[in-house]
Amino acid sequence: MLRFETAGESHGECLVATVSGLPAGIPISVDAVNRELWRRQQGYGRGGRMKIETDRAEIVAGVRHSRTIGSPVAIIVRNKDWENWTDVLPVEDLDGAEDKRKPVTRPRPGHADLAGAIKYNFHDARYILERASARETTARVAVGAMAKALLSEFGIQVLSHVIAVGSVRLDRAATWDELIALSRRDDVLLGCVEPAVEARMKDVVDEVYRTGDTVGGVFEVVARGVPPGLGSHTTWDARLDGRIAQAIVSIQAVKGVEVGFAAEGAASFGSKVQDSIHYDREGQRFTRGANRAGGIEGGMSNGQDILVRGLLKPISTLRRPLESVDLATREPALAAYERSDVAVVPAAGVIGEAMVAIVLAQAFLDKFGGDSVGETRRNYDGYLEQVKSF
Ligand code: EPS
Repeated sequence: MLRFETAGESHGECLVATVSGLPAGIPISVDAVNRELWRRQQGYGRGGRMKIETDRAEIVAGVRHSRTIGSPVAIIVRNKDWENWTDVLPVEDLDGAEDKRKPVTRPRPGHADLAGAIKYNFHDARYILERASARETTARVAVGAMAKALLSEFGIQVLSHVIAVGSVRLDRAATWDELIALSRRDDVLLGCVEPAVEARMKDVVDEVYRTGDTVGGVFEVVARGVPPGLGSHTTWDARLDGRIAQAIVSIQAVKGVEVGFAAEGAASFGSKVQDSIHYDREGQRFTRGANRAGGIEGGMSNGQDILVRGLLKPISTLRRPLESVDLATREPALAAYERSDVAVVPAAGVIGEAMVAIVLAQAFLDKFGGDSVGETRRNYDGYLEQVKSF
């Protein structure tokens, strides 16, 4: 079973991830992991923190001579900003530490601050926001890079693009080649495949910069090369769409998820929404009239591209803060502001890729198992034979 955990606070010493259950023999490139971390940091609308950090993975266990060895993989990403926070968030409460705290007592509407402070019984939301921050997703993206390395051994790739920023929306499907080109860009604006639409998205971000506001949007993750049969219809928690939905909504600021053309489908008719089934006798395979289901039927992959969208609310830290209440005085007060991103949709897309890759890798290993990549491959090849001769 493929499992992972992360630890680390936004302004703590480092972010940490451990991953267990990866078969031995998967090629791992530290450069490839760092490229994913770099991609997560990009996009027009990110805040001052991204100028401080250059995220780099240190793989300290589980990989030797550029391959996994079957033992847990452990990854550290250091926070450069930590040196500015050693007095504020020390591990040990030494003399005088009290005066150096930067308590957050004016919770931000929309952030974890208030619910977390009540739940963990802190009158300082600092301890909550430090972990609730999307900085935590750095560790998830590093884990996602491991999952991608496994999947790519079996011809499965996971990419993303931005469909909407605020009300500006791409009104056509992106091609796979466009997504590949996007993932190779060394200059990321807003992660949209259509330059004219991307320019209008930038105008929206410029507007929120001007007004002290923030803006959300929609990203789409596409997985290509997924065989039919990952996930299962047999139990609720084995359903691939349900597992992917949880993974996407677990990303900070994501409030909604769509598999395939769910919203359009809900407003349409059965005769218009289902993907008709055909058979190609020469190729000896089933084909489909469309992919409105987003590659998943009955909780199982059906062999088409998996299409998943994440709907992101605007970031909840505003330069022009919203109404709140001071936790200490209970008097009305404006919400706390230190610094923030104003738009993070392309970064959320990269995190979405990581989460989808992790769920697909888990479902893949649930089905094909294997302690070494060779064993996984034998199992996988045997299944592909079965599918071919079905
Ligand atoms: C983030 C780092 C954070 C924020 C952002 C995500 O850095 P800092 O709090 O030091 O500015 O930029 O966090 C949030 C959006 C949030 O609400 O906490 C990152 O690495 O992605």
